[in-house]
Amino acid sequence: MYQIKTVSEELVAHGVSTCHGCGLELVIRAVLRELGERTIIVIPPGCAALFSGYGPETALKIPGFQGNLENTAAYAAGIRRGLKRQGINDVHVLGFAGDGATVDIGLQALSGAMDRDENIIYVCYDNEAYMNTGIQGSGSTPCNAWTTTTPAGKKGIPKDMMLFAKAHHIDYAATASVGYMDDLAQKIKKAKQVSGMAYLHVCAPCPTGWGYSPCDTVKVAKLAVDTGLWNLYELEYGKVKITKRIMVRKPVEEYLQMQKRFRSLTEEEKNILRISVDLSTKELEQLERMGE
Ligand SMILES: Cc1ncc(C[n+]2csc(CCOP(=O)(O)OP(=O)(O)O)c2C)c(N)n1
Ligand code: SF4
Ligand SMILES: [Mg+2]
Repeated sequence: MYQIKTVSEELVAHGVSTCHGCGLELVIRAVLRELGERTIIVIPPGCAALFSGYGPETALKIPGFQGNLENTAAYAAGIRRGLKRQGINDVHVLGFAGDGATVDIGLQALSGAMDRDENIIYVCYDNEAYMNTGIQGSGSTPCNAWTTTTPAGKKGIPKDMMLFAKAHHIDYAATASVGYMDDLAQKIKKAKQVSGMAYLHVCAPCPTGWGYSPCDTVKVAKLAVDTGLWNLYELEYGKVKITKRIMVRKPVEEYLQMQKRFRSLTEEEKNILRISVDLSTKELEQLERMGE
């Protein structure tokens, strides 16, 4: 069962200036709880930089480094190599980056680290836009969602980072969500055991950018999974394993209607979404059955 630690045991201080109901805050707390204090974190610019802090001030009780938007994975790999050189092998090196820093601007560094199978854990907290700079659309923004750079709705389908990870043949990749914290904790535990690179892509709802009430973050995250819009699964040595099977999917409307960013969707666009959820879920189940 998912354990909440006391304030003094937490590796993230309280009173951080994220917005109320920030999903990313739940992710960083959960990840560091599992990894423990023998961890070095690399955080690029973005909302997560609120944790690494300004100048001498930080909200983290572990060593950390704030890099650039382009190269979280490269910095993390460099730290791992520096530790190895000093004979230090009991420290986790964590890259912790947003979707913009991962699926767009830092993609090349991520690809390089995956290709070299660097012994790092990379967590992408996906709030589906460049939130920190004013809700600009990213390669992870859902089709037809409003952002300030997609006022009429984002065109095109988001990048599939699990396929990207699979194409690099890394030992372990998984999706996760703040709606299912036990599942997230299990996946961090597995990522800790991997001798090469581990990649986690975590749904981290953002009340400010998505336009829902801050008290509904976990509800929204759960609905993304329960409607089939966010599948929870792993790729262990490339093989699919679904970790949360949804027997009866909830209607996608339940998810859409909670968020202002989807309010201009037409009936036809909702229909296309329903069909694409059906197809992607079936495809995933088929891959699992085939042992791929
Ligand atoms: C190369 C580069 N382009 C743009 C920026 C400006 N910038 C700083 S934070 C940020 C948003 C990052 O978005 P994301 O990684 O999704 O994190 P979030 O803010 O959503 O937490 C941007 C565009 C930058 N620092 N570097
Ligand atoms: S804008 Fe979104 S991701 Fe950023 S701190 Fe606020 S709620 Fe969190
Ligand atoms: Mg983002």
